[in-house]
Amino acid sequence: QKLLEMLKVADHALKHNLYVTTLNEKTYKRTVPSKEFYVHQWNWDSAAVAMGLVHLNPERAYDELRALVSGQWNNGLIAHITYNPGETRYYPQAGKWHTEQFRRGEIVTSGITQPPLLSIAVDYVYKHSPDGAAGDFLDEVLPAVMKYHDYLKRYRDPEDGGLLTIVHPWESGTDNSPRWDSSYTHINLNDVPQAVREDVDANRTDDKLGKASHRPTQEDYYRFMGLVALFAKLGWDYEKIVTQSPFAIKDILFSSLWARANEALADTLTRVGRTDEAAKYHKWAQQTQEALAHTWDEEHQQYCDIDVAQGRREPIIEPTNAMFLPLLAGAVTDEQLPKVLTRLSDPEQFWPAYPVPSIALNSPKFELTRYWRGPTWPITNLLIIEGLMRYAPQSAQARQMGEELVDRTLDMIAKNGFYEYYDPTKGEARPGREDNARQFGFATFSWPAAIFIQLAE
Ligand code: 9YW
Repeated sequence: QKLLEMLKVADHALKHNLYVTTLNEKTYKRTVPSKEFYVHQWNWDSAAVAMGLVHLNPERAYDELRALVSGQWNNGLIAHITYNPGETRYYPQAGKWHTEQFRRGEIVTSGITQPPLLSIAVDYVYKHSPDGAAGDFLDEVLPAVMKYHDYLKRYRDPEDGGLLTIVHPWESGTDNSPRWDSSYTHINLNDVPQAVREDVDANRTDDKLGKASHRPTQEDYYRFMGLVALFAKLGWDYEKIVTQSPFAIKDILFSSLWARANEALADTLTRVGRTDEAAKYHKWAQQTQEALAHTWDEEHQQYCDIDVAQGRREPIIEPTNAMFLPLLAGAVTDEQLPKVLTRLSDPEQFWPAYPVPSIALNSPKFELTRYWRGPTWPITNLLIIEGLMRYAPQSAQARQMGEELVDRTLDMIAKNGFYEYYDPTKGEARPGREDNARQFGFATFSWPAAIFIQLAE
């Protein structure tokens, strides 16, 4: 009963966040993460939304992914934000990126990307569509997806080692994760142009995005926007950006999705009889699986991001939930698996009442309510669930934990509603006080709604 009721509310939330715009007589239908906070289309949110929507109304899932690829650049980039024209509430606004002349068409986007959930979503949506319904949709989006993979391989793995480089914390999807703290010591705030800092100050003083104490700090924003200014100065030339950016990380979360995305793309191609073309993506997936396994640090019992900015090669040791994403990639070796599961199942670290916190509970950096420095996020739960289930055939523990994580995630969302992130100890989005109603994001947030639908299936 409760489940059915929640599914109705989820449908309602996703309709509430639907944003229909028309540009030069073309109509775009985008589900924004939250009509109250984030009024544009975010890349990996939309991919998650499409996977939920296909169970309600496949046409809406197709619209979502079509709109997402509509802003693809000439070089293949599919941006992290595709802007809704005329909407200025979110900072940075479209014009702050200075991307106009590098785009292919009239759609305005940011200049960076996000974890590549897109191809996984395309494959999922195709697989869950009614017979014959998804043919046109696939013809439309598949070329864009293949071009996006070529972009990622060419510009983000120029050394052909299998791990991809992100050049901005926003590209990680985990904006203020402690994973970036050590890299930040190399970014001198004095190098951030004065004009950029003034702009941030002017735009972020009355924190429009919820409680300031829960969000990335003002200094984080100086760095975020300082990097944007630098990339614009480099003419959005990714050969230069990847070598010159003071922030350049081989990200294990991003790379894990990349491995899985290549498998998904190969599966889609195979499904439609294009097996020859699938081989390349199988190869890329395998290369990344091997590279991920090599980031394992035996002393700290975790996979590590690697800071590769400006000639550095420093493994990043932080106990965040990104270390469980190689499960999704199928990169975990027989020897590593029990160690990974031991770490994940520890109630003092990653398995409290409502797993999986974005950083281990016993880390000195853990903050119950600060965004990616503590709270549990439905998106990372979804990916870790998929990862655990991938190992279910060979590990009863992985299966049992995967099933339990589905139950707890559904319970957490059902108890509270569709929020951006949750308290890992009590599972609450609202710790009970009136002024806290907004503090864990907004109750009709899109991706928890979509993820709820997908997990309830
Ligand atoms: C921001 C939309 C996005 C997510 C990111 C999350 C947050 C936006 O919200 O970033 O302005 O900081 O970190 O993963 O895509 O839901």
